[in-house]
Amino acid sequence: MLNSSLLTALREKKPLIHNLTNEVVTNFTANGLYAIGAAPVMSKSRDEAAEMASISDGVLINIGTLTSEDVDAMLQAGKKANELGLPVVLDPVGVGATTYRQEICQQFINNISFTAIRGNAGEIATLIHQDWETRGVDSSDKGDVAGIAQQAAKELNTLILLTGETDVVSDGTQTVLCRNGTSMLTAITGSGCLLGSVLTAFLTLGGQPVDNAVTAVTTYGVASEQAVPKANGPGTFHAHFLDALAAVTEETVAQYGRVEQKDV
Ligand code: ATP
Ligand code: TZP
Ligand code: MG
Ligand code: MG
Repeated sequence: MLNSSLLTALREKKPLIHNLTNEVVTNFTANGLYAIGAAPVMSKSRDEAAEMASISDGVLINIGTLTSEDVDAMLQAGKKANELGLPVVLDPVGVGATTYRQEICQQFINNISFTAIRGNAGEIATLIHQDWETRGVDSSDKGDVAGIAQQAAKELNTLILLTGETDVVSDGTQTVLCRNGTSMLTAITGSGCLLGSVLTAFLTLGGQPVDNAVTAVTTYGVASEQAVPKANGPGTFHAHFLDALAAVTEETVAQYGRVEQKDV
């Protein structure tokens, strides 16, 4: 569950995250990692992927602007992280959009043991060959996000962080609903991608991965809420959100975090 002291632990450790990510969000991700108290390195060269992973504390693989040249580097970095026992996280951006993205994600899942996968409901559903448009829409019309996350965690044997209006963390046994955040996060690009890197940073701290993921997404959501009253629109929200990631404290996260264990 929520353990806000992990935020202070993260700032003390200042973990270095090796990001093999997309061109759209590279700068925002690097700045967001600095803001929360981690450190970034951005590199997708196959010539240094394994070596770069080996000097990092965690690896983030994001397929947002995937090209065939990236695949080898991502496989090498992921496998090296597995070999060294470092956390490795997949963000399967837009995996439902093309056959190519689905094939490459399958290849990654077959060859890398992911510590966690972070995506929206449609992306997580696609990874387990479910149709999010038709699956389990309940009476509240929100869809069975907890069910999808739990099933994906079991089938893919990894931790799932499924995001949206309500975020769900599941390891297949324990499922937690996290309710912080703001719709302003949907008005800027890269808010999901940065969260994947922030999740990777929290997973470097050891302990229970569910607690690390719940604390990562809750810290992120609380910071976003703190930025809202200061912003006049997406542009100023973007800047104030980075400021809020830097300013948020474990006390604020403990005070405003809205986390609830899902009944089984
Ligand atoms: P998508 O492409 O569907 O926007 P994404 O990869 O950007 O996916 P999101 O699901 O948007 O990822 O999650 C990014 C962050 O935005 C998370 O912290 C999540 O809690 C937050 N978020 C997304 N939608 C909402 C919403 N409607 N209300 C509050 N927070 C939200
Ligand atoms: N196109 C390819 S990757 C990307 C876009 C717009 C960024 C997606 O970022 P996020 O965090 O999933 O909104
Ligand atoms: Mg989004
Ligand atoms: Mg995304």
